[in-house]
Formats: sequence, C-alpha cells, structure tokens
Amino acid sequence: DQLVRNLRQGSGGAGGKQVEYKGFQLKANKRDIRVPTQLFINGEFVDAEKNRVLEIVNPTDETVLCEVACASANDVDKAVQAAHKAFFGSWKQVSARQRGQLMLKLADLMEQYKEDLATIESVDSGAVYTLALKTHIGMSIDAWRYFAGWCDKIQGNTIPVNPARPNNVLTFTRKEPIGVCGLVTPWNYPLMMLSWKMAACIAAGNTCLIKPAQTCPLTALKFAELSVLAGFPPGVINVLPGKGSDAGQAVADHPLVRKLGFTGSTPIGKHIMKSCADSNLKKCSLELGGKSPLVIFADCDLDKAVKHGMSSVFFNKGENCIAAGRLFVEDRIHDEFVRRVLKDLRSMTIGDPLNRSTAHGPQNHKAHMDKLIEYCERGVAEGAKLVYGGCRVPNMKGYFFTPTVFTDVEDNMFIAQEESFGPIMIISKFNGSDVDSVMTRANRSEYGLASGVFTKDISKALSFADRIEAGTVFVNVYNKTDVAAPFGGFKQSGFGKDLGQEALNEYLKTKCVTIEY
Ligand code: TAP
Repeated sequence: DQLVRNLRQGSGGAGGKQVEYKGFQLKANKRDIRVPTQLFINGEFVDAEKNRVLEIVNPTDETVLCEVACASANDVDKAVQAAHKAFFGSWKQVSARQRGQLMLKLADLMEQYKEDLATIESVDSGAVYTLALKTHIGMSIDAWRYFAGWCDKIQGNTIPVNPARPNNVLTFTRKEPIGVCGLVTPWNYPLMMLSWKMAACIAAGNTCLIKPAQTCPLTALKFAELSVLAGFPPGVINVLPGKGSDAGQAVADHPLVRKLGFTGSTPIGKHIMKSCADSNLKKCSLELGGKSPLVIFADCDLDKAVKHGMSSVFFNKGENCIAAGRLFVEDRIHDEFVRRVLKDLRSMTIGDPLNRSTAHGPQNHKAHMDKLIEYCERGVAEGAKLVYGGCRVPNMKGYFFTPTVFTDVEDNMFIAQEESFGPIMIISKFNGSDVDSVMTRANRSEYGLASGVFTKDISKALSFADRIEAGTVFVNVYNKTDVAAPFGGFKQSGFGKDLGQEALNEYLKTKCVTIEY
C-alpha cells in the first residue's frame, strides 16, 4: 500500500530512499564518485558468501581499481528467492502504468548521473568517454524510456473461434510476464547490455537478476543504487557480479528462473541453452557472436564508405558485436579504399579514454588483448597481408592494441571466418561484375548477426538486403541501431531480439482464455 501511495505522490516505490553500501571513491574525470562494491540483493547491498571478491582492473593503466563482491551459487539463490517473492508480492501490486512511471524515474536519474556513469564505464571498461556518454549511457537511458512507454500498451487479442451452438464463445489472449528472469551479459557495453535486456524484461512485468561480466561490473552496481533511489521495490532488480562458470551457471541452472536473456559468445550460448533445457526448460534468448560482412561496391560514395567502413570495425575499439568482421571491397576501388583507411588510421588518437580528443582506448582486459595479438599472428602465418598494426601499442602502459588492417584475405583463412571482437579490419577483393559470387561469399558463415552494403544503386542495395542471411542490414550506413528497432542475429549468432516491440515478446507469455456464454 505504501508503495502505491508513494507512486501516486511521485516519490517512487520504496519512497526513493538512499541506500547504504560499502564502496570505493573513484576520483577521475574531475569527479569524485562513490561506487558500490557489494552484491545488490533484495534492495540491499550485501557481501558475497565467504566474502569472496573480484579484482577490478583499470585497462588504461593496469592498476587495480577496487575489489567487488563475487557471487556464489548460494548468493544467486538468495537473489532468485527475493525476485520470486517480489514477483508474486509487491511487484504484482504495481500497475502497468505505475511500472512505466518507475522506469521513467530511473531513466531521469540515469540522465542526472550520466557523467558519473560514463566516467565509471570509461575507467572500468576502457570505453572512450565521449562515446560512453553518447552510446553506452545515452542509449541505455533511451532504452529505459522507450520500454517505459510500452508498459501500459501490452495487450492481447480477441479471437473469433468457432462457437459451440447454441452457446456463444468468447476467446481472448492475455500477455503475461514470465516470472523471474536471469540476465547474463558481456563486457563490451556493460550498462547498455544491461539496459537493453532489463528494460524490456521489467516493462513486461517480470522481476530479474543480472550477472554482469566479471571484468567490468561497476556501472551495473551504480545502476542498482539508482534503482533504489527511483523507488523500485526490493527484489525486483538484483545485481550480482561474479564469474560465469559459477554465478552465471547458477542462474542458468536455477529451477525458479523461468527465462534467461543472454548476450555473449556462441560456445557459451550453446552451453547455456543446454543448461536451460536440463534445469527446467526455461525459455532463453541468445545474442551471440558475429562475423558481419560489409560489401562496398565501386559505385558507392567513397568518402562515406571509408568513414562508415572505419567505424564498422573500429567503433568502441572493435568490441562491438555487429562490427564488420569482413570487408569485401570491389577491385576497382580496393587500393584507393585501403589508402584512405590507412591515412585516417595514422591520424587516429590513441590514449586515455577520458581525454576528449581520444578516438581509441584500451581493450577491455588483458586476456582479450593477448587474444588479438594471437589472432593477428595467425593471419600473418596463413599468408594474409598485414598492412597496419597487428601488435600492442609500443611503449604504452595499458591494454592498448594498434588498430589493424589485413588485405589479401582468402575465404578459407581463420581470420576470414572467426570474429576477433577487436579493432582488426579484414579486407578481401571482389569482382563487381560477379555479384552472385560476392553474395555467396558474404553468406558463407555460420554467423548471421549484421551486414552492410555501400552502393548508390538502389536495386543492388535491395537485392543485397533480400539475399543476405543476417538479422540486421545497413545500407550506406553502419552501426545505426535504435532502441525502437529489433536487434538480433540469424544462424549461430543466436535467436530472440533485443530492442523494439519484439524484445517485449521475449519476456512475455501468452495465455488464451475461452468463455462459453
Ligand atoms: P562470453 O565469454 O560468452 O561471456 C558472456 C557472459 O557469460 C559473461 O558474463 C560470462 O561471465 C558469462 N558466462 C561464461 N560462462 C558461463 C556459463 N557457463 N554460464 C552462464 N554464464 C556464463 O562472452 P564475452 O567474451 O564476455 O563477450 C564477447 C562475445 O559476446 C563475443 O562473441 C561477441 O560477439 C558477443 N556479443 C554479442 C552481442 C550480440 S547482441 N549478439 C553483443 C555483445 C557481445 P564472465 O564474466 O565470467 O566471463
């Protein structure tokens, strides 16, 4: 009742109270920010079982930023029990419209604290601050606002079934929340991945727990604090930093979790799908890896193709699931394209992500950077031509990897087939008079996340969009995503959409009611 009264007064569910926590003081970007370092369960910050912790490293200077509580399977169980209780208790009393108000309030708080959130994201994940502000945090806020608008528009249908004469029959459907949802997310856009999934999940009326990536859980914890300020009832949102093999696995295995929203790699996605089936046949949606083809025809606007071609690979230091993993450039413009890319790369500022002129920050963590070095060595060993980079930035502390370009890449090479998830451009030539062949090559991948084409010929562009096997197609643009547009892959890039109306359905179930009268 207090919850409903508070909501009517606009003060949030739990009265919009401050919450106590152990944390650390982040002094960066001319700011002094208090960041929680405990698990967030049932509306409170608590230590992990046996006080287990994760060490959080700043990828820019390799120093330890802080220690964060590391959830065990028992901690996960506590969060699930809290989410279960809230789902059948306090959260049920909150009407759809009130739910939307809470989400809007949370979005306003995120907006109010956006510089703090972007600073934390930058220091924790290596994201360039300007990008963190606009994309990592900006698009997170957009997602909460967009899905807040859906809360009171989730509705079923009336269906004209055959009547049982002489009686009549009314059949209608209801869209209902699924229950406790587990969310498991990767490290490339920590708060944005949380928001894409959680905003849809909460808008649909579920309660949830999230296990963010172990390397950078700090914005998720700051977000948890804001959720209390917004007034979400205890148990509706739970945040548990921890290890995938342990806490993540416990989420996938838990019998009271009814849905798992996962973003991550294809091998872990496959493993999780088995766990979802074995545990309780929980519904799952999987946003997995990609090796997205970008085809650049000679009849394109070359300035635009170079600009977007660059960002298709180097955006967010290549830690971008829809990054173009392979560029097919028409032979007539190939050399000019490569020349222009190299010119732009030579002037790219690499350095402290908090510096406003920096375009390229450190990779997220050391193991990832080491993997990129190996990836490039493999490319060279297979005979691809390394024309730029391929190594750690010399004489620099931090996990800085030089933006890299390979040309003369053959279809059978490892680097033509597997994603790097880093700033590595893989270029192959094609003959413009043989469009069929480049389409076949573009589709010859087990992934099907995104794709792109540059051409001024509308027929060619539409034919590409028809024939490409990918969940997203960009024409004369790249990376243009929006919270209102569905996002997700085909083939081994997974299934189930984030964003847009379709994402809501991932977190709803349909009940069919039939009445005879
Ligand atoms: P993963 O290694 O798959 O990790 C993703 C998440 O799953 C992490 O939180 C991880 O925990 C957790 N995890 C690991 N093992 C688990 C298990 N047995 N049970 C439950 N959870 C488990 O991926 P990553 O290296 O973080 O991210 C890179 C991959 O994500 C790339 O392949 C990239 O393409 C993909 N990605 C896809 C998209 C979309 S939308 N398709 C978006 C972003 C990234 P830890 O923190 O302990 O590793």
